[in-house]
Amino acid sequence: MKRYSVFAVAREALRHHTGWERAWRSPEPKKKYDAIIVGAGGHGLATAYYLGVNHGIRNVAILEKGWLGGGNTGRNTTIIRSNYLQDPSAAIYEKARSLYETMSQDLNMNVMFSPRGLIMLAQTHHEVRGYQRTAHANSLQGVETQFISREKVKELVPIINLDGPRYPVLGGLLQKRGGTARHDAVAWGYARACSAMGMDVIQKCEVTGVRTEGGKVVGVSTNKGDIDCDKLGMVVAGHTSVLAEMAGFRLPIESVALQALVSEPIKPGMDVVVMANTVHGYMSQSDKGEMVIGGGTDGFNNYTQRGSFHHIEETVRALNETFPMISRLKMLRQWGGIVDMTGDRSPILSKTPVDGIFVNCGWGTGGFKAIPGSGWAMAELMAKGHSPLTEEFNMYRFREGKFIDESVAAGVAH
Ligand code: FAD
Ligand code: PYC
Repeated sequence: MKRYSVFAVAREALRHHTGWERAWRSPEPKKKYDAIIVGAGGHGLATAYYLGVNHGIRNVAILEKGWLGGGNTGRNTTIIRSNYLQDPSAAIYEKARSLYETMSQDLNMNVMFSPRGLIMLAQTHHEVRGYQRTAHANSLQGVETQFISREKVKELVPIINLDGPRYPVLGGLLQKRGGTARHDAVAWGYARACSAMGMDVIQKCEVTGVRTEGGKVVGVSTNKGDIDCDKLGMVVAGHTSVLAEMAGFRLPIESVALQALVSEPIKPGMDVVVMANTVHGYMSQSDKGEMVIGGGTDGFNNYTQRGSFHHIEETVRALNETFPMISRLKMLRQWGGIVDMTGDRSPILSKTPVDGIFVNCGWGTGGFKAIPGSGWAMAELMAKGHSPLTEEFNMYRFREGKFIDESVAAGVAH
């Protein structure tokens, strides 16, 4: 793989950009792999990457039914933070956030990580208490967050209206090193690095069946034929229940549409990310100047990948209260993704009842921020059979009542 650098850009400029090579190969599947990952979203690609880099397992295929990064990884609003309440969550989300800090260098791809600061607004007394509790928990966990006053919120976000008609802003939970990154670049960076290690990223390859013998996985069936493997990682977000059913087990996942929209570009007006979870709206400004906006999930299970219209209306109405200036903006694009929701709003990284099959799902409305940490942990689980970062996120916690309740931190899906 040729390295991207300022010298490479200069060299290519001189020869009219004729020398760039493809970022990743487009191979046909081999007969057999040591490990197959289903799903070339961020979590699947990161899992493959760390299997190679941390564990030396490189005979790996990543199978994607569409195009890589075309699922939720390329559809999210790119918010990165690690201000969760419970210890296992803080561990994996903070691991992920810290890996984002060096991701551009590690992958040799500019993922535009922008730790510009993130505020979750407290707009009820209940939220004030909840976020103060989170700030205390975070300080014990080594995660840097602080509860700030409403005056400080106004100082950081001058365009905010503190005295909205329904919910005044009472304060906020600030994570200074929270922020955003370019979602496509994260997927492309991992794909390029996986391909360079000799792994096969195979797009337009849909897994249609899971083959097992004597309770152990032996391979998958796909629209490109049968492919054998020793280990199988299912990393397909909103399609997890479909894949699990192919392997003969069930998971407590509900699939539901979550949508987002962007405005026309405007001059720089807000240099922090703001989430208003009571009124269900969040907003940041992209480098192009567009206001990136999202709201809550649809209130019913579905696989529509676009979301219902009334949600856009509710989201924009809610944000109008908090940011009256957006009432005059034209909205340019709207889209949706199918998110995989668990009852406790925490992910599942787990062995399954089928020997050799591992599952990584349930990131719901909040998995973009977790991609590197999740990949790191899932790779360890697949390579060694256990990982300190995944232990409490096993699928059996629902049977045993050991929930990891993150309904407040999840914000978007509480
Ligand atoms: P995906 O990126 O969806 O990848 C799964 C892949 O599996 C897909 O590409 C799919 O095509 C493939 N697949 C499915 N079935 C098969 C099959 N049978 N065979 C082969 N391939 C298959 N998170 C945040 O942290 N911050 C945010 O600001 C944020 N905003 C969001 C906004 C929206 C509108 C949405 C929809 C989500 C948001 N999220 C956010 C959540 C985040 O996007 C997801 O949790 C994360 O991207 C999940 O990544 P993934 O790799 O698990 O799934
Ligand atoms: O989890 O931070 C998040 C988030 C923001 C928007 C959607 N999810």
